[in-house]
Order: sequence, then structure tokens, then C-alpha cells
Amino acid sequence: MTYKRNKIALIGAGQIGGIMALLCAQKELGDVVLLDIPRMEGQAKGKALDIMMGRPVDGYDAEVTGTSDYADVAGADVVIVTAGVPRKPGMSRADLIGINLKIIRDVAGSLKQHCPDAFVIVITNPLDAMVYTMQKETGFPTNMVCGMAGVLDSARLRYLLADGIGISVGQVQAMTLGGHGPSMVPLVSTANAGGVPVTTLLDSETLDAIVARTRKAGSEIVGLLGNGSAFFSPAASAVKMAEAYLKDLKSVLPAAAHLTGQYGQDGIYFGVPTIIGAGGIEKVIEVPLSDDERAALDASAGKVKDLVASIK
Ligand code: A3D
Repeated sequence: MTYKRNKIALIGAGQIGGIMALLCAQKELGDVVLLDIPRMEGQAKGKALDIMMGRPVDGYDAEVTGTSDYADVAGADVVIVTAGVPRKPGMSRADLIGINLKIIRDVAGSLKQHCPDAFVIVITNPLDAMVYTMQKETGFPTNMVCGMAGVLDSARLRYLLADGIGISVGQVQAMTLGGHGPSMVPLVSTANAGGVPVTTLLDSETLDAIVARTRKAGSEIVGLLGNGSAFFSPAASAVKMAEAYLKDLKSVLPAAAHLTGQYGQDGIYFGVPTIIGAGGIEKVIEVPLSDDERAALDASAGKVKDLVASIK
């Protein structure tokens, strides 16, 4: 008997790639191929074998393999890209553009050849510029290329709000929009706990501190780790997006999506609420914003445009 299972290609078998492989297998989202550069093929194969040998413990059937050959990811349904280098303490995400731009261009060339029908989720930083580059270089439809940042930045905001209020995170709905950097915009005006606005549950000083910590959460973790950046929650966030696509969940998730006039922006990739289903980014949703939030979002878009303009 033969089974048709989804194929998930993870380009980059580092910290985030390895956790994503485990999560995809545990959730039985499909068979997973971890791909890295030839010099790091052992890492890809070793992580894959480690996960395979854990199959009896959790009881999942997904096949996980490692490779450095793009022929092995041919025909993937979903591709998640972490290829590149992460930040070290003291670095901004934008500092990574020189080295990661070249890597994303290389990866895009191979994906164009081997995975023309995939839903591509980019994680590599600086995120908004890398996802823009991925779409330009592959020429894939804009709805099939997106970036993961909003699910993670929103999760950080939701965690901090729930912690501050002293309730379960499941109760808190909140979004962070805009570019993936210090200019990101955690939305307080629409954040709520079980339908109750958070502005009635926390004073403005506490809310300001939560917004500031959300913006710096990535750097806080980089500082603690000392060598690399967050990887558990970024992996879980990207897998959530892949799951929405593969299961056609039509989930409302913030993502770096291609804009054509929404939020007053045209031709850039920017963090906005979307619906993700079998059509990829099926819709960009426009939500009401306070005047301050609108101004902050415009400023964040300016930063993303500057970064994209610096691409040579
Ligand atoms: P790391 O553990 O270094 O893994 C990256 C992997 O990419 C390494 O194994 C490299 O060998 C591999 N690689 C390099 N070049 C290529 C190539 N051409 N083809 C295939 N693989 C290649 O890093 P990580 O997993 O911790 O982070 C990966 C990226 O994600 C970095 O750029 C981070 O800055 C970024 N990141 C983004 C977020 C967002 O929310 C957007 C969060 C956390 C990290």
C-alpha cells in the first residue's frame, strides 16, 4: 500500500530547523526533509536520524531525512527557510543583511528549480527584506511566499499580557504588526482577555512596559543565550503557519505578506493580519488602529522600505 503524505522541506538544519522537524513529525504534518549546505550535511542527517529514532516514543509515522541535495526536496508542498546566520549579542537584525542576502538568493534559485508549487515561509533575518528577496528571485506568486515574524511577536505580546494580568495565555488575543525589528507595533487597542480589553485590566504604565519588552524580546533572548537567537518559539510559530496551509484551516495569523495598497503600503512585505489556507496568503485583513498605532505602523513601514532599498 502506498500513502500520499505532505512533503515539508526545511532549508537550514540549524537550531530552528531541527525543532521544526521535530514539531512537524510530532504533529504528523507530513514527511520532512532537512537540507543544509554540504559542509553541514552531517548535522541535517544526524538530527533527522535522532528524530526518527524517537518515533516509537511518541508514536509518529512521519519520515524525517537529512540531505544537502535539492533533488531530495523536489516537489515539496511547504518550504520553510532558515538558511543563514543568526544574531550575536550587540547585533541588530539589519546587520545580517550582507551575509544572509547572498544565502537567500542562492536558496531562491534552487527552490525555483525544484519546488515551484510550494508555499514558502521565510524566517531568515532581516525578515522583511529576506522574504521580499525570496519572492523577487523565485518569481513565485506573492500569495505563496510569506515571512514568519508576526505569529512570534504576537505570541511574545500575548505571553507578557497574560503573565501581567495573571491569567492563562489561552485567554489573551493580541497582535503585533509591522516590520520585524525594534519598530514593530504591538497593538494594545484591540488586545483583549476573554473579550475584555486589556486596557481595563492593566494600567498604562504596565502596558507600556509590556509593549517595550515585546519589542526587545528577541534581543533579550540573544543576550541570555550569548551565541545565537531564539529558536523554540520561532519554530513553533512557523509550523503553525505551515499547518494552516496544509490543512486549509483559514487561520487568522499575522504574517509578513505582500501588500498592494493595504495599510497605505504598496509593493513591500510587511507584518499584517492575514488568512492562511490552501491558497497560501488568501487575504490581508485591515484592522482599525488608533492614531498612535497608525503613525507607528507608518514609521515601521519606512524602516522596512529603507532596508529593502539598501538591497543591491
Ligand atoms: P542556525 O542555528 O545558525 O541555523 C542556520 C542554518 O542555515 C545553519 O545550519 C547553516 O549551515 C544553514 N545554512 C547557511 N547557508 C545555507 C544555505 N545556503 N543553504 C542551506 N542552509 C544554509 O540559525 P537559527 O536556526 O537559530 O536561525 C536561522 C535564521 O532565522 C537566522 O537568520 C535568524 O536571525 C532568523 N530568526 C528569525 C526569527 C524571526 O522571527 C523572523 C526568529 C529567530 C531567528
